[in-house]
Amino acid sequence: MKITAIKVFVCSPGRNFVTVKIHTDAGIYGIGDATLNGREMAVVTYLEEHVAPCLIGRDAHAIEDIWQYLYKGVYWRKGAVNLAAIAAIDMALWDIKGKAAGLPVYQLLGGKSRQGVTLYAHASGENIADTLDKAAQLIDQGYKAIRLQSAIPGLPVTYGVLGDKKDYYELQGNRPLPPEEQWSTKKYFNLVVELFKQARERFGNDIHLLHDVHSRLTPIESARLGKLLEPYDLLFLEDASIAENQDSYKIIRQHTTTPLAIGETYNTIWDCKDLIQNQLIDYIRVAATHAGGITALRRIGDFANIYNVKTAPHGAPDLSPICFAAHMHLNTWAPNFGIQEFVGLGNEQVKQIFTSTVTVSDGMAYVSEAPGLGVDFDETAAQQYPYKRSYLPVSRLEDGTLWNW
Ligand code: KDG
Ligand code: MG
Repeated sequence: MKITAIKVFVCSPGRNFVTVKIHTDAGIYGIGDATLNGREMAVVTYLEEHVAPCLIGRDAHAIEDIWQYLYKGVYWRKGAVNLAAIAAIDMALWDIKGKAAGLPVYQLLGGKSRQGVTLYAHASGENIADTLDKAAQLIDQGYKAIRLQSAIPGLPVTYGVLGDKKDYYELQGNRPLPPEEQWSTKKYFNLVVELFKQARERFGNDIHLLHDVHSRLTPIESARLGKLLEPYDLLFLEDASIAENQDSYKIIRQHTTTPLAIGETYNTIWDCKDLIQNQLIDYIRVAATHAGGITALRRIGDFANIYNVKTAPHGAPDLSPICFAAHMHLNTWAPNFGIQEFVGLGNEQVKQIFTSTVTVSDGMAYVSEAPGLGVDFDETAAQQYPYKRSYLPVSRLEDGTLWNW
């Protein structure tokens, strides 16, 4: 089965998505997600100019060889743009293989390890009471795991909460220049421990609670936070610190038993190898779209399993429903699956463009028996929502120093 054409689409149904479609001479096509938030057009050009021409005429079944060809063959290796492009090709090829076999992708990976996939939802509020009210609504809907984020008093905008308080900020799809936000570790500490104290008082101990620090703390500050949050029994504390220097997580680990999660910006197994091997984390959060697709995530998941590290794939709205479907197949199969982040199945425009067969009920998600990934892409519908340049914010300390967003 030969690859005959590769098309790349970028659309903005509320936010930008990059989608790859691979056609074959068997009349079967597959789709993949290549969205790299704020750098979308770099991946589009990379795919169109440097990847697609090399793949025409190749055997669509040769997923592993094509992965190695695009990774080793590029000489430069690694990198967000490179791996997002490889990821989309890889997902599309798994989609094709599943369709050709008449099987859902999870069956090709080894079959079901569980009936359903546990989700964690987001409660993000203007203050502690607002966050907890939102969490209460999610608990009523059946969610058993909730990520809590709250705006910080005294700071104009906070990660996870939109400035004008109208909506969840990640859904904004039209920011032609990067907005600026402020960060104060002192003000954050004043709020965050109280947030989890009140959450446990209100919801008891049966609900799983999670939190994303979004890399704002130094390792020793993270260690202190982990210690302060121990009484509130988090499922995990995410991105406590940047781990470009993977050894730095030893500092956090030595001081706290709060479970740690990281990985949504990682592109390869090399970015998390030491963290996993030294058991410095409990959950690895790599995304299929940003870390090289299903082939790479399967490998990272298996490696993590040896060290008792569970998978918890990134599930933000800047990953398209194709990536979510890919995660769902991996999550259904992976023996060491932990939990899946979930922010909904998308707005009406997203659902019009991406028709997914994944279903959600009572805080759980289920893959369908549809062959391949079980998600489709409507090119004509996508054309109604053209690309809009849009950036993630940047973050500065109160004195103006650029900080981690
Ligand atoms: O593009 C950046 C977002 O995906 C990120 O800010 C979301 O941290 C995030 C999360 O955990 O969902
Ligand atoms: Mg995160």
